[in-house]
Amino acid sequence: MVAPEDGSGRTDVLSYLRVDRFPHLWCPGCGHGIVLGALVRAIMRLELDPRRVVVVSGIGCAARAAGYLNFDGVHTTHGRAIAFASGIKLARPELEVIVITGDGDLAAIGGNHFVHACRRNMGITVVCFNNSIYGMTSGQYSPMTPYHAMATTAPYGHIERPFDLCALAAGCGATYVARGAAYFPARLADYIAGGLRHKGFAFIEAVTQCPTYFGRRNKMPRGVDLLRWQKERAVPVERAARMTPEELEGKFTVGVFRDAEELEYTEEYDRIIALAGYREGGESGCPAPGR
Ligand SMILES: Cc1ncc(C[n+]2csc(CCOP(=O)(O)OP(=O)(O)O)c2C)c(N)n1
Repeated sequence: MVAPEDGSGRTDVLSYLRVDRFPHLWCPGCGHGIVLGALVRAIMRLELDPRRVVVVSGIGCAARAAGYLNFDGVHTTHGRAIAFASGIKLARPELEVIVITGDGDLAAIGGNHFVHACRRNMGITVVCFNNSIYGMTSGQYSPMTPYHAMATTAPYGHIERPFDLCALAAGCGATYVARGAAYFPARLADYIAGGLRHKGFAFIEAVTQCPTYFGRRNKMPRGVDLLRWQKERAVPVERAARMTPEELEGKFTVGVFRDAEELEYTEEYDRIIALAGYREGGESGCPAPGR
């Protein structure tokens, strides 16, 4: 295992975190810390060199996770993490670029960046902390708020249907797609590790809980109530294949939905640079910046 560069020589989860930034901003019962723990365990298991890991996030409670990780990182603007991450990956394809995002950050303001990133197959790993709500701004509905759920901006029940984020990602061409939940942290770490190992664009949805702004309005005021909700509704994708749509009503599937090998974007881009003669020593003699 590669020890992080914090001088402590420690190799546990905490040694990958900036504990000097604690106490963290998450509420009691919030699931974001569980998802962050799963991400760190996946990084540890793959023995990624911390000096080659870059974490990029947008804005929101989930996005604040990037600041607690002891890697180089960028805390960017709302919905734009994937755009910044794409720039970093294009400039330094050898880096492991990880995006941490909330469901609002990713699927609402960042939705357009998300669908096009899926289509491009650039080798970045996006982990969406899906707590069904805008947590940081006190509970407005997001594109992932369940049909008929209550939210600050839906006091009589929400009348829009949520996305199936994994189906959206797969439909847009993402080559690795998985969903886990905070209730099953070990499996969630497996799915994230699968995404980090994957060469192209990897998307992992982590269903997590916000007792403060989602749970309290929806008769599940404690973190444990929402964890029970996850436990009772999660159906492994293999079992779901044998179930009827009626049996799957109100449930969500967990597992790996897609794991396909296709040409990765920065490799294709290198080929284009070579073709255009911009590579150092190439036809034009003009070195490509940063490559
Ligand atoms: C351009 C812009 N619009 C709106 C906001 C306000 N804002 C900050 S975080 C956020 C939503 C965060 O929700 P989500 O991404 O689901 O993450 P969570 O806080 O639930 O983890 C919003 C709307 C902002 N910071 N910038």
